[in-house]
Amino acid sequence: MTATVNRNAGDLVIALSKGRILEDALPLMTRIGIEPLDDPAKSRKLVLDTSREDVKLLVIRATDVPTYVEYGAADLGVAGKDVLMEYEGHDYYEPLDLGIARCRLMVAGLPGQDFSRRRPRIATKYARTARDYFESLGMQAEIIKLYGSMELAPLVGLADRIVDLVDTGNTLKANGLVAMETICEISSRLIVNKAAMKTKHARVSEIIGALREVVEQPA
Ligand code: PRT
Ligand code: MG
Repeated sequence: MTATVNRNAGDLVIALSKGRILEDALPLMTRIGIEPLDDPAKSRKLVLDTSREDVKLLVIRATDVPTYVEYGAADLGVAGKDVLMEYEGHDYYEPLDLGIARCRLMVAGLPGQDFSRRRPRIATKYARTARDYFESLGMQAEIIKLYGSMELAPLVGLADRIVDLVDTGNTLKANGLVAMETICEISSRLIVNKAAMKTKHARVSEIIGALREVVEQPA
């Protein structure tokens, strides 16, 4: 017997991440009859029981959600398209756009700062996506991988531009930066482990169907 606490082999495990995704995903889960018994924003538990005895929630880092789902540590997961595009593996299904935690992935920089350098320096957490984007424009960008506070990079001369998520634009504005190009629109997606789609087919497809209905009929 392993030390797994409140998890059984037959459980349906759904991976979510703290923050925006949890905030937007919980109302959807509630509408399909899955409610955590503890408040996930406050609880220190990493595996949460729900109102459905056979359904557990995992609360993990946003960037770890596709990993858990690909390897079957979670049957389903909710992750931003930004995270999925950046994730190396793609061995999971992505059946549904949940339309939550919306924002845009954008190129931003200091206004009036020239971008004609042959090899512009781009600071970002989204190294892979940024590289693909500039390559598609025929530019050989030098990608500087950062883990946060991208907005600082142009201010201190670390980079010519940043690639980051923009929602209201307030963060850019507060740092004197302007949005310049949209790379793509972002929202959160439901992803599903491939084996679970077969072995737990009835329950997994019931959840996909219920979520699809809820997403198509806003509250
Ligand atoms: O914080 P942690 O490192 O654990 O993970 P995380 O930062 O990935 O989690 P979280 O909760 O911050 O974001 C999870 C997901 O929410 C992302 O993967 C996106 O899919 C989605 N999302 C939607 C956003 C935003 N909107 C958003 N605005 N994620 C981040 N931001 C940040 C952005 O990076 C920038 O710093 O908010 C700032 C800009 O917001 P505005 O409103 O000032 O433009
Ligand atoms: Mg964050």
